Amino acid sequence: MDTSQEKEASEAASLVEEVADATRSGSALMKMNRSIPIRKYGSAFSKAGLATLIINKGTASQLLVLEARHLSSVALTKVIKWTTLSIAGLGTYDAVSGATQITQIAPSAGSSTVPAKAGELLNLVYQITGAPHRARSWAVIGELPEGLTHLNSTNSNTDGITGIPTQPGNYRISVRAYKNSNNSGYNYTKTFTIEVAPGAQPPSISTQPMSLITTSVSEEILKVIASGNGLEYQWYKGNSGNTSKPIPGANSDSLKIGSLNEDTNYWVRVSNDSGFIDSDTAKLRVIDNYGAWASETFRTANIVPEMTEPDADADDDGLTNEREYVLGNSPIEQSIDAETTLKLQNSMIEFSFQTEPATGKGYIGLERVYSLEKSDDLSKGSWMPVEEYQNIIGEGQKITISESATHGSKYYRLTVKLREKS
Ligand SMILES: [Ca+2]
Ligand SMILES: [Ca+2]
Repeated sequence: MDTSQEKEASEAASLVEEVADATRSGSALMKMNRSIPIRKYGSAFSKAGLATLIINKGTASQLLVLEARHLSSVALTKVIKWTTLSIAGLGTYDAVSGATQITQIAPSAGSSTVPAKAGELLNLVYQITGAPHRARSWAVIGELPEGLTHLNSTNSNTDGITGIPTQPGNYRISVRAYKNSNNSGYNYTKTFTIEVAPGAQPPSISTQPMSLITTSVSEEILKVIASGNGLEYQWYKGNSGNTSKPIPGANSDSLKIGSLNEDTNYWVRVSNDSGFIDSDTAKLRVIDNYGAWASETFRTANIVPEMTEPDADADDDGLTNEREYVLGNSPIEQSIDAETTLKLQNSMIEFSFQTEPATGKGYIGLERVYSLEKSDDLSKGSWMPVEEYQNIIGEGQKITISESATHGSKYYRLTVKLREKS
């Protein structure tokens, strides 16, 4: 509850006291409605759990339904506003003279139509004026909407119907005031149509935020499409339903995400006065590519855009930019591979190479793997994998292979590739 609500609730509470005091003393209510002498009597309306307070004044009278301590302050405020309105309306009804009539006081003063909403409290109040006698009993003819109850006042010119309607629709009912108790004697009837509108709906989501694959240099936008009245949004990191990581200021139907260095999940809660709905989890996987690497690597270099293309060789060292990316070399410094050696030693062929880990911008979500192949006869172009040396994940380690030297020629080649992390 914010400060203004607290203030309103506090004012509402003191107004309740004021009305109660006024009706006890029969005087203080003058403040609210000039020079109207008021008598009152109270009774409990146990069916709805409400305390009812009935204030009578001559031929005109008012029924005040004070939902005192059981209601939240917000509901209390509503009731008090309604109460104040009714008291203000008293003078008008007081002026009615002559013909007997039953009139709606609230919620739609003077109308024979009663607006209501499914799921919301309705206090229908009506009164009889111009009758030569006070009404001793009241009846409702016709079927009330489900959830509503007749107050069934006795010895009162004011009566009412209260409760929370559940089913939308139009309901035609008549109320009848009787001169005598137990619905007997002279009577007067008025017909009202209670129009129960559909209640407010919680939001629904028609389009979920989408999972996608991105790179460490891309920006992405997640979007949700929801329907409902008065929608509010809050985006979170993590999995749907876990509210531990709200994103400050992320309160619209879309979320802009800057570059990510790791896989991250997002979701959004859409809410209104009637409830909320949580979106699915949108999973953003970060898998880099040449473009991400190039945009990072050439960012600060003073190089014409054409030289950043995969097929170009920006540093003129014989390795295309794309090959430099795969190998883990710099594309703007000439690369000399001093780490790969091949030597013959004690009848053994020793072949060694240094692996490079795939880390940093351009390599998120990727790993660099090395495989060794050999051939006895290049002319046949028959490269065979060296079995123990396939798909070695580069972690900066030095790999050394020794094989006994046999007669004839022997050729080795090392293949390097980048792949999604296994
Ligand atoms: Ca190069
Ligand atoms: Ca280079």
